[in-house]
Amino acid sequence: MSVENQLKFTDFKSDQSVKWCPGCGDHAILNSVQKAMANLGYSNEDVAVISGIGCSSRFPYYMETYGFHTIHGRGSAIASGVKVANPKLKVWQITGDGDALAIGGNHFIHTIRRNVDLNVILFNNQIYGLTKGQYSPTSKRGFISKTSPFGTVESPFRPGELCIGARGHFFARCIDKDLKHSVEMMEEAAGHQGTSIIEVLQNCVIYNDKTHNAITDKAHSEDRTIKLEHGKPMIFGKEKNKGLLLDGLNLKVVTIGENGVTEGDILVHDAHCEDTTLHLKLADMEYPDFPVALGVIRAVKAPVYDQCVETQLEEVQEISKIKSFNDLIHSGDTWDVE
Ligand SMILES: Cc1ncc(C[n+]2csc(CCOP(=O)(O)OP(=O)(O)O)c2C)c(N)n1
Ligand code: SF4
Ligand SMILES: [Mg+2]
Repeated sequence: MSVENQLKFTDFKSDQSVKWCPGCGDHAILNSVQKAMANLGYSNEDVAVISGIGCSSRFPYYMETYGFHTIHGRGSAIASGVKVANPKLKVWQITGDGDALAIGGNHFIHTIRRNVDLNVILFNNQIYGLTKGQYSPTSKRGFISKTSPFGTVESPFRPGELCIGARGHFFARCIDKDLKHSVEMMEEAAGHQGTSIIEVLQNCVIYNDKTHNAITDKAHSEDRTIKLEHGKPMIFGKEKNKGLLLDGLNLKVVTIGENGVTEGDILVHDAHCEDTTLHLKLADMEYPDFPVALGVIRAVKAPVYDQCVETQLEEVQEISKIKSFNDLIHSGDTWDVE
């Protein structure tokens, strides 16, 4: 698309009134997606936005693109079908921690394993918002909710660990209210061929307010998160004097200038490394022991499902005796499949 014709982010807003609660993190994520699509030079008809069920999954209504608000947990099955049927479409899937990791858990891991070219935005508010506050597979151990009045007695999924464990090739994390960084993550995901998972730490102001506050709060965020960038040293903190290094098989937080540690000792982030060991460790870091990793943790090239299907179809059509519907009906009632 020429620069003169490039759409503005407002061109991706539909005429529907947005029904999320005032103050919900979903509003910021909607803006980030629209900004990213405008920056990427998309046309409205280039895109299909597919979702399951949940507050987050109302997203397609608000986008001036193709879209489908489908059934609970099944967004990725439908998004996969859309992408395979029309590989030219840019398919973005919107899902919540309940939609993707509870009822849709099986679909989530197999879509990742297949590496279908989808941009999946996982809104992680650690709660079922739409159904009014039941605990979810990402709620912290001991979390008190309507369905866990005495606190949960189970450990949560870590979406990054699940993604990498399912042989995922792209995983990034960002914070709903950090629009600039979220837009960057969405652009990175869009540029990646294959399933891209972006976990957005999202605030549900009604049923799980401030759940991410320990790390998203402005006063502490720089000391409690690390923004990873490929090829850059893993340095963080308000003073930019903290870093990560490997101590045996484990990551360790160090202070540059103390105990003989210099900037040269700090690990350099390699998001493109095929080996998952370090990416898993980075994705699993939790506050207070570690800073929470933001940014693109893993982005590795691998064969893409929909492209492989397309190639295979062309190859089979090339050698098939049946080239058209007419050939099919005139070929008799039975025929040999070689
Ligand atoms: C088959 C089926 N089971 C249960 C539900 C009820 N239900 C709707 S949304 C939802 C959970 C949504 O949570 P999440 O995906 O985290 O989205 P959020 O509302 O937090 O954005 C549930 C259990 C349903 N709609 N369909
Ligand atoms: S219930 Fe929570 S997640 Fe749902 S719209 Fe309201 S604030 Fe957002
Ligand atoms: Mg949720």
